[in-house]
Amino acid sequence: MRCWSAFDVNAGLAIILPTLNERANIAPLVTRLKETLGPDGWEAIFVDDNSTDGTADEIRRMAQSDPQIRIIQRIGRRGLASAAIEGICATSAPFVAVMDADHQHDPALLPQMLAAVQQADCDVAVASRFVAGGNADGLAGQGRKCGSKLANWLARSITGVSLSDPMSGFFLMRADRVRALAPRLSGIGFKLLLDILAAADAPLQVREFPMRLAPRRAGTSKLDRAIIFEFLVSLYDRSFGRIIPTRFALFATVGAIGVAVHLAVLAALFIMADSAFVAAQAAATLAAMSFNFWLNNWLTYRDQQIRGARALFKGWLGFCATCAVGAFANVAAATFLQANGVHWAAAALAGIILGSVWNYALSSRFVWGRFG
Ligand SMILES: Nc1nc2c(ncn2[C@@H]2O[C@H](COP(=O)(O)OP(=O)(O)OP(=O)(O)O)[C@@H](O)[C@H]2O)c(=O)[nH]1
Ligand SMILES: [Mg+2]
Repeated sequence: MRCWSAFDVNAGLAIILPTLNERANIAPLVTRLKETLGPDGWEAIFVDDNSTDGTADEIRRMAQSDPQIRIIQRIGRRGLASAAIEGICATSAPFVAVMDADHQHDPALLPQMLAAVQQADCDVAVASRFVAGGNADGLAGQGRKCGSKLANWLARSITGVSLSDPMSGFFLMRADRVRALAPRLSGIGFKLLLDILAAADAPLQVREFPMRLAPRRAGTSKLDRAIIFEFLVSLYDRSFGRIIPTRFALFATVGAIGVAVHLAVLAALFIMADSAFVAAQAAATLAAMSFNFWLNNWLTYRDQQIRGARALFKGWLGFCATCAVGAFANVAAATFLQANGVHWAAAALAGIILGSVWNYALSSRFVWGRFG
């Protein structure tokens, strides 16, 4: 049964709510949606990335007695933007709104936003923290406010989209518009609105609605280093991704840093400490591998990071074991070349390249797979 078919086909609104460990926020949010939108003409689609706190079960429990509540549960996936895109593609409602499930976004704005898009006043209705009447007090801490302003400025200058709050996570538009743009969206990271506005051929007409950002109701923020990193990657993807593919650029950048670590250790041992080349190359390879392991872990989602000395040691051993074949080929080839008169740095580089071919296949799958 379509919740809006008996009502008014043009009024159908799907509210897409990406969730990650938001169990306690679900039931109160549905109550607020019902209070604001009434009993008909809308559905709520929660897109849950397999939360560990039982969020999906809670949504399913509610959905059993309420056909307006739907769930998409994704396994082995992460990312707010891609979750929202999947939700948008899973509805037949003509209008979609994307909002957070942590109560920071006020559902009371939805009727005005829907009316504006329905009456073709605008293509996209955006709830903005930075127009008169809005505020960002719900952002925890002064650092977050400055960070948010900086990210807005960066986003504006790179995409050329002029909006008071391009990073807003609360917006409403026609579903067919988003679906038409979906193949061109990167789906990386956090900020879908920005991606949609930048992907459109003709500029989309935007109307902003002042939003007072509330503090999150329960649970914890998912914003962490990995997400800030993803944001930067998504800006790169939007600006230069077509010239140099994002995944390659990432691998090359991480690789270049790894090579620098390798050469520094090699030079220190081989030139300054006068060690045998084979030992110096092996130690440098181990150092570069360990550095790579640390960097990967540092840039991983907070809830997936390896912590504690024992777990770190186990993870590091596993990582080294995965790279062992590549590392062995690397040291053997470099030693052979250096013994045959090739300059030590050139021999080391040749070894690194050989080892990287092996490691690229593995690390790109395990580590950077989410940007593939
Ligand atoms: N499906 C899915 N949802 C996510 C993911 N990350 C965050 N979310 C949801 O997206 C919404 C916004 O996430 P928050 O952690 O509140 O991010 P924020 O509002 O920008 O940051 P805070 O101000 O710290 O709350 C919430 O409903 C989260 O549960 C994700 O990787 N997958
Ligand atoms: Mg939030």
